[in-house]
Amino acid sequence: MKLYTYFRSSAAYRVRIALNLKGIDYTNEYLNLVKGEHRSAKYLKINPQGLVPTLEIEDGVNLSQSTAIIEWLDEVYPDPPLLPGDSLARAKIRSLYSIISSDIHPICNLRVIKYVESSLDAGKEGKLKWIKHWISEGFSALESEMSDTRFSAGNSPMLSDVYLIPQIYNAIRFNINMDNFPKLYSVYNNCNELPEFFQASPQYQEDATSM
Ligand SMILES: N[C@@H](CCC(=O)N[C@@H](CS)C(=O)NCC(=O)O)C(=O)O
Repeated sequence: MKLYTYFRSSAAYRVRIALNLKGIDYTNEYLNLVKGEHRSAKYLKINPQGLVPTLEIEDGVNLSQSTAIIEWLDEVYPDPPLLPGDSLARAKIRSLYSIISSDIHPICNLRVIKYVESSLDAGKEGKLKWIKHWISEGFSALESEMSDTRFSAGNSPMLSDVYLIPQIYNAIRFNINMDNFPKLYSVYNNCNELPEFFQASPQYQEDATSM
């Protein structure tokens, strides 16, 4: 499989974690979002939205949208399950990660914050305020939903961790004080002790630093 990716993209980071947790071999095709490589005619044929990630699952068969990709991976490679338990337990995991996938990430994404900064004239300071506001609001809700378990929804990594860790990485990059979210930060550290998470991190992406 081939993953079209960018080292700092949190949606691509989610897919890297899921692929690693499933023990799947894949290659990376890096696109530099800052240079606009995701808007090239060639890539738009692969992903008409011009977003990363895209997972090429076989020659010419491409999947876009991180949630669709991760759900497909979990269905086709059920071991270890990322959405285990009965329907209530599964709904709780979905509810946790939806705070990130629906309510934080889409409004803090590159093209949105560029629009806020430039087209809405908020400037750099306004952009940073926007990001901090929406991440902090979502994290406050997540912090109160979280129990005192090693991972976000129990004692093994689940889909909620797959979404949470990239979002925390992103929050730290924007200087959000994680002391305000001790349970989230503890889950972040526990996950990063696992090679499946650490090796998916932007820091670990070998080619990233050359971009
Ligand atoms: N809902 C999509 C979001 C994908 C997305 O927004 N990717 C970002 C990087 S995290 C991107 O490609 N941004 C490029 C841009 O905004 O121009 C998914 O989950 O895959």
